[in-house]
Amino acid sequence: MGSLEDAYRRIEECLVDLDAGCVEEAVEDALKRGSKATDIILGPMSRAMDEIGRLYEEGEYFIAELLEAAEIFKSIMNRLEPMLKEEAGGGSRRTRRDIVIVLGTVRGDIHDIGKTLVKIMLQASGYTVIDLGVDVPAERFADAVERHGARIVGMSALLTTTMRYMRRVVEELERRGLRGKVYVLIGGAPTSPEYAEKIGADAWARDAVDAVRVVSRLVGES
Ligand code: B12
Repeated sequence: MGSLEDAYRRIEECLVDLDAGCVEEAVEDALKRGSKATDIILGPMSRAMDEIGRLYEEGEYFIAELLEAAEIFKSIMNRLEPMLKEEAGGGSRRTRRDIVIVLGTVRGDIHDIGKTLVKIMLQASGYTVIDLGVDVPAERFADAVERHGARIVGMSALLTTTMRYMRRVVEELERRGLRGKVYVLIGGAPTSPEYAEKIGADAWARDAVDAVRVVSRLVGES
């Protein structure tokens, strides 16, 4: 028995314990209790990843544990993807395929779970997303913006050391005369609205749901 809150608590605990089977069961339980997939991913699943990061910092967990957590997270994300898309797409089936968003994790950084989540939500909202993957140099961001006539370039960074590289990308866009044609959106745990402003980006989003909101504001749809 138990409540939805209990199911959320179990998802978080089981993921922190790296018990894949237990996470799966708790996720199914939360769904049965009427939870949205988005709330599972952005709630207990993401909180568990923060806790796992903390355990790593304290020396209790190592890279192997981070990798295991990432695998479990990804498998749940795959399981929930159709629902995440349904929820992000909502009632609006307007097509925005002509609006291209270039997305990538910046050079030196290989964290891709958050970026993939942002991609899923933006695609579901009707945008065309070109995913450049991880460890992306400034030149590749700029090339893709040029080639696809992108309206938005979205950058992800999870490390305090790699977030600095975002400024390099903004500079490369300026150098090629592209800066006036494309909005720059940034995200990832160490970033902030203040940081976005500091490096000359246009916007920052807290999570994947917020990213959809911010993008639609940038392209003038809300
Ligand atoms: C899993 C993980 C890994 C995995 C990544 C696997 C993968 N495929 O992504 C592996 C094992 C590879 C890894 C490696 C490392 N990691 Co790591 N990792 C994590 C961990 C635990 C979870 C990250 C995650 O997936 N979170 C879940 C997702 C859903 O959240 P998210 O990424 O924040 O994304 C959301 C938002 O930020 C936002 N967002 C993200 N991107 C974007 C982009 C845009 C455009 C927008 C709008 C929004 C947006 O929306 C997302 C969805 O809601 C974090 C802890 C943490 N608190 O983040 C540490 C963490 C990020 N890692 C850390 C470290 C130190 C490392 C290593 C340097 C360790 C080492 N010594 O080798 C390496 C670096 C490798 C590299 N060069 O990139 C530190 C960073 C410290 C710092 N401040 O710089 C953290 C914070 C752990 C810690 N507390 O110490 N890591």
